[in-house]
Amino acid sequence: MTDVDVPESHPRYESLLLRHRIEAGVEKGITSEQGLIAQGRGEAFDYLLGERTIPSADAAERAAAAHLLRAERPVISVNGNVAALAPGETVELAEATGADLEVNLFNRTEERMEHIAAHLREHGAEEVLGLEADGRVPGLDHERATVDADGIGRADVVVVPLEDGDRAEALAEIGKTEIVVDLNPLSRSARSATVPVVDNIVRALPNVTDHARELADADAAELDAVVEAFDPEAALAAAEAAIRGQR
Ligand code: PTJ
Repeated sequence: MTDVDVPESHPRYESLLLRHRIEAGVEKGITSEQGLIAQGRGEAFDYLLGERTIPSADAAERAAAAHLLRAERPVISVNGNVAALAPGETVELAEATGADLEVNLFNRTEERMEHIAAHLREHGAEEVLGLEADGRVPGLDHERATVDADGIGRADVVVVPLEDGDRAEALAEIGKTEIVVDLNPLSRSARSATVPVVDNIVRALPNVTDHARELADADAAELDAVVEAFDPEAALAAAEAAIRGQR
């Protein structure tokens, strides 16, 4: 048994552990209540995918690592679900790629912004952006448009996990290279991404970090080749086929 009252031998142990993290996130004021619904949606897709990183997701994770290493100003956007599910993994990815961390919420409140920033600092983050709120993403209504001018505002590559479709599209529209992590290959977020990663955030982030460490000494030509070899449409089609059992 662990801090969660579920025996490790339970066949749904991993999935119950993630539910527990989201519930705890709501209790701590990190995750929104809508985050519970988002988790349920993700869980259903993950179940159909076989709760594994499929080969096309691994290729996307390698391409994501190459994009982050090539970037001049990479930023990882953190919402209430990401902070609850994978705070340490998020901080590690930022360290491995030189990316900044920015709290960016769909249901934005100052209190949740601060709780999430503090939670990331507890997990080793040195600087957490998002609280300046002096930039805007055009084409979105008030709260959801708010970003840091010095963070997502001027980023060239943004990691947007578990993002709402509108905002993912708006970021793509202003020319950001978007790495979207979303278990639903049919979502507008995944479809507007330069690199759609159809994998659970708890597997995706550590795997991008592993690829980034492996590629740390790669030269620009090698990174370019990894980026160019990745085909987002083929990756989305492979994920959909895996979900439909056509693998
Ligand atoms: O913390 P906030 O206020 O920014 O709100 C965050 C949520 C997630 C509530 C908000 O962005 C939202 O409502 O998102 P959606 O529109 O429900 O989309 C979430 C997407 O993430 C869905 O397509 C889910 O399938 C997917 N998803 C959920 N859990 C995971 C996931 N993808 C990867 N890993 C997961 N663990």
